[in-house]
Amino acid sequence: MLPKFGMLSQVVELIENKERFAITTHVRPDGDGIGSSLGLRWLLSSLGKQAEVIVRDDIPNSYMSLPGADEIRKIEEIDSDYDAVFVMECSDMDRPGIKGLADQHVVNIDHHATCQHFGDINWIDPTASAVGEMIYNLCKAIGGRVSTEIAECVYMAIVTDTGSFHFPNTTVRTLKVASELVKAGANPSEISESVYNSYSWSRLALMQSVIATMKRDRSGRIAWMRQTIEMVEQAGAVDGDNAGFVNMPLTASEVVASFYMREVEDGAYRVSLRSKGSINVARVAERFEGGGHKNAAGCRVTGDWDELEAKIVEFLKDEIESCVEVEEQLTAPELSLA
Ligand SMILES: [Mn+2]
Repeated sequence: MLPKFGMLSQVVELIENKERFAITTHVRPDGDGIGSSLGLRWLLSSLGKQAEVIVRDDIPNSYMSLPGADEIRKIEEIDSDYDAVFVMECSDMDRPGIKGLADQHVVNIDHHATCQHFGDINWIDPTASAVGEMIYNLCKAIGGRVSTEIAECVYMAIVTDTGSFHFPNTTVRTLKVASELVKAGANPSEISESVYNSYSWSRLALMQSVIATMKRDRSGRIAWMRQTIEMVEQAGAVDGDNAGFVNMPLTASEVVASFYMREVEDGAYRVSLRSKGSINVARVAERFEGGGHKNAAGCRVTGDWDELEAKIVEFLKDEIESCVEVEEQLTAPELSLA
């Protein structure tokens, strides 16, 4: 039986036997999507292969400093002949938002265990902190040299996906890889500076009005914020300016779940949910036909804003209470021993 994960050898074989490659990632690309795509591009070109990165959306400013970022081609439909297309960090074939992808020889590379096996080759490694870490492993497996360009791109992928090495996905191996990347020429302070101190003023202006809407429930454990269309217009904000806003309430120690409602049109909202520890917000999103992971989920809702907010708070309360019950059951034997 084929192993479910770890089809690295198939990827190596494909690269060795083919010449023309494209690399893509999801819409609204993040540091891991861009960093791992560009890292792979540099690896492929160092092996004498033709490779280009193609994406549907604009590249956020923070990643434009990466080597090769200015050569990324923005497209909506496959318009060239490739031997294979690498799809980085995508849960399914629709995530890149590029037409014609399904007709290509697709190599699916991801580190989420929930990823669908939509590719002709699927290399899924849930033990990797970022797809970037997988690209480092690929580089080693194929006998490539970790150039400064590869190091910078892959370091960016890892630093953003681990939240600067403070998320639980940071492992001994992550730090070991990071140190190898620094040895190969990645500059940690410069890369962090370009991610965290390069926001646009419009992002701060939007943040200012969004934070003003922040509320919490009586328990203080659930917090939420709103974003209206008017706020976006007044701030002159663009797509991506609100990235990570949903996490802000969670920086308060007592807050264990947060959500962020963005008005997309009159009476219709996108909801992002986040939580700490064992609290499963995906279950709440599913109640509105959305989905996601335990600590990060989303859904789309329509109706009266105040009523919807109250409903989501109720569902989150149920979820938190059921988690507390489970925790009490789990810790009960220990307590009885004491
Ligand atoms: Mn990732």
